[in-house]
Amino acid sequence: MNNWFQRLGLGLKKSSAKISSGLSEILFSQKLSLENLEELEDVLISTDMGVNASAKIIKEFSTRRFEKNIDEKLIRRFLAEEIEKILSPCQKEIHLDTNHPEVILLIGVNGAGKTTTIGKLAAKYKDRQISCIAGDTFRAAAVEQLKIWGERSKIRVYSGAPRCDAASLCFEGLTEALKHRDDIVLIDTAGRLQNKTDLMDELKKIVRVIKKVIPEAPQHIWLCLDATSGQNALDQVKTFNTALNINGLIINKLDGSSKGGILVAVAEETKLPILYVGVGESIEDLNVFNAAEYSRSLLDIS
Ligand SMILES: Nc1nc2c(ncn2[C@@H]2O[C@H](COP(=O)(O)OP(=O)(O)OP(=O)(O)O)[C@@H](O)[C@H]2O)c(=O)[nH]1
Ligand SMILES: [Mg+2]
Repeated sequence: MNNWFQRLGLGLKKSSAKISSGLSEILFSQKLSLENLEELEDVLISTDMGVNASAKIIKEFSTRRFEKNIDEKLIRRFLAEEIEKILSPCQKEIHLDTNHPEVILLIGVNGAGKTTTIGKLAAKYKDRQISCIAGDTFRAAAVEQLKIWGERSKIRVYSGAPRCDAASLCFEGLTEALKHRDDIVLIDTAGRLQNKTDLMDELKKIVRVIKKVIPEAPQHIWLCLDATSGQNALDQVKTFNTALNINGLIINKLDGSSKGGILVAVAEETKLPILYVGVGESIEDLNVFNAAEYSRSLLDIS
């Protein structure tokens, strides 16, 4: 399957099915009216869109002139348009050709898909000269995991001894990247819970040390989120952003549950750029975020 739109649609199948079946259930017993829009709001909330965004969508939806016998297809189209309005401000083009090198630091809680994302991104950027730094020094397996991705895309992976200091490793890896005149450097980090102050301080130290090698780096601090983590994802965004000024979000595991509405909640509550979305474990399962494409897939509109 080569077509990304198809892949996204398939990835979001559980979420779109939840909305479709919820909608059918409402329409089975009654016609849609201003009185039962609350039930529609509940359907949106059930996909993790959050209370605020769901209320906003329904409010806008209610101002549309619709006939009493409005069919399901048109309702889905109207909803997709309202969702797109919330998502659009978070769509942003990614430019990685200004600095040499562009340094991208991937952060997030355990299992949010950081290492996998680096592998997928490495494959995307393979026409540039790139390298990776295996900054997750906590687990030997993490270094191996990154090396396997590196071999697949034939890129250098800079790693150190198990349990070595992550910040020092970044210093060395970046010095090496400068020697090789790399265009892009992707840095993996160990997963950490946002409420662990010492681990957040360690991330700040990594950033400080990176700046000793390249003062303007890291130009990109991207937070990976696991879509299945529900409303806790919002807390993750807020806490990581306060500590590190993140400038991009990557939302993974959208295929894992019916919680694809989380992007809408994140967009409404944080307004941060959503750069990529992930819908599976293979290299082709990550692509740039597009608001129109995403809203249509979520409402199963081909
Ligand atoms: N279904 C699905 N699985 C994914 C996706 N992204 C990553 N995974 C899987 O989720 C698991 C965790 O991914 P990792 O990339 O190791 O996550 P991480 O953030 O590096 O985790 P830590 O290093 O432990 O903090 C792996 O088994 C991945 O294959 C996705 O979009 N969809
Ligand atoms: Mg990892």
